[in-house]
Amino acid sequence: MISLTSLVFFAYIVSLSLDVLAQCNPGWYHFAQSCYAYGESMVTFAAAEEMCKFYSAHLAEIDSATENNFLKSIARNKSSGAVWIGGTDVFNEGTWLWLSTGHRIFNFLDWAPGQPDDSAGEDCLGLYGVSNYQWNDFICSNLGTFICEIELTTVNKK
Ligand SMILES: [Ca+2]
Ligand SMILES: [Ca+2]
Repeated sequence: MISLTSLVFFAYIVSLSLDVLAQCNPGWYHFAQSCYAYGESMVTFAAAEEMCKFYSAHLAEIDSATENNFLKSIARNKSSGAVWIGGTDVFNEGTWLWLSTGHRIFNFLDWAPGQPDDSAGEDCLGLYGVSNYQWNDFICSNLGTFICEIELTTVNKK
């Protein structure tokens, strides 16, 4: 027979563990099932992805309007002209893929008017300050700030 006290204690420990599971690292923003960080250095797309990887993260990948709005609000607060997120068509022009999964960018799109235009060979995805942070394809070697994403389940494996 399990006593009520030990049941209450067990429930308390479980709730403590769940609390720990919901934590993002200091300075990272929590939204839904992920943590996000804004990188304020102006770097190329590839350098931005490398910097995210230092934290076992990847450039942010947007699957919904709510996530998109959340990331746009971060970008707006920091007001950078170009903010890298994790999509590219560098491997097959016009086929946009997310970096971490290789999946088609399909569920949700927020291209700025007239984009993507592949102007002078633009293959890397970013939020575009000029278009109120709708999406634009940029030259991958351009410099931009960036947003990293790490799933909460991954944070807690570290
Ligand atoms: Ca392109
Ligand atoms: Ca473009």
